[in-house]
Amino acid sequence: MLHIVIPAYNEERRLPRTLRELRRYVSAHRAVLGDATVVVVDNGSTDRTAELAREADRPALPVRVVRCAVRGKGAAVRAGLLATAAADDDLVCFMDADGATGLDALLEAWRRTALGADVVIGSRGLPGSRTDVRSDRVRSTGAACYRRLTARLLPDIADTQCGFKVFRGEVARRAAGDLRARGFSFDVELLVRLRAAGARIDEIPVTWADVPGSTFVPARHGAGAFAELAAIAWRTRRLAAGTLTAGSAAGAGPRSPMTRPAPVALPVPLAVPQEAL
Ligand SMILES: Nc1nc2c(ncn2[C@@H]2O[C@H](COP(=O)(O)OP(=O)(O)O)[C@@H](O)[C@H]2O)c(=O)[nH]1
Ligand SMILES: [Mg+2]
Repeated sequence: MLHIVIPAYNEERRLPRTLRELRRYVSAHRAVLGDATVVVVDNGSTDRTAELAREADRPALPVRVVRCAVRGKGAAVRAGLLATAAADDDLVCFMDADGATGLDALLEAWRRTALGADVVIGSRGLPGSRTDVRSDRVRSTGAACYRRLTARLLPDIADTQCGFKVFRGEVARRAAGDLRARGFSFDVELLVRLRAAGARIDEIPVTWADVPGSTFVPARHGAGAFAELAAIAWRTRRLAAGTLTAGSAAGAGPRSPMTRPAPVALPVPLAVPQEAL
């Protein structure tokens, strides 16, 4: 089973098309992907987001709506991941409502998890990535500063912020349980925690289109995203520096998450004790 979580805040204009394209894609690739289902997380929308999501519910791609009263993309994704039901070998994915990431990433992510990845993240920063360039100078300068900061926490990840990530189901649910960041920087906390817990994270190039109508407004959300990033760096500094891993925190002795063999199941608990942070 593939669970697709879509955080949505006032997405009546962009979500219906994304759900149609998803239905077409999973129907065409059902032989590989198996059954799929969508969880739309309505994050306090004041438009017809929830209603239109329910109208898109079909046997070929069931859609259910859950509400998340806590505002913020991080809070919404967390609620969606936790709302997925465990099943054998299930995969959990989250993606933005605008359908910016090319859906072929789903097939590649499926292939990577079959080869042992715990987490597969879409990237706009790898040689094979195809993205349309943003003309907005404020946005691209802000994004470059942000990348410089995230590089200190996650030096080997080129793009932490692409809104497309796929996880083995139990990995997603455990990581989401620990997550504290509620805003746009939650991806960084998620990745730092996953890395510290020994998860194998594969970054894959994606095709990415800048769909108009972004809910991220630099003037309104930019400062908050940087402040949240600083808080994450503070909370997770020992995890990020590699001086502490989930294994050592749990008393299992130090281990390098990067050198262990490809896992079948995670060797260490993903839940990092809070006192270790
Ligand atoms: N801004 C904002 N977006 C949210 C919130 N909750 C969920 N989202 C969703 O998070 C995703 C952000 O994607 P988008 O608006 O395209 O931002 P961008 O791709 O970073 O420019 C969309 O699916 C939003 O609907 C929230 O509280 N605020
Ligand atoms: Mg977008």
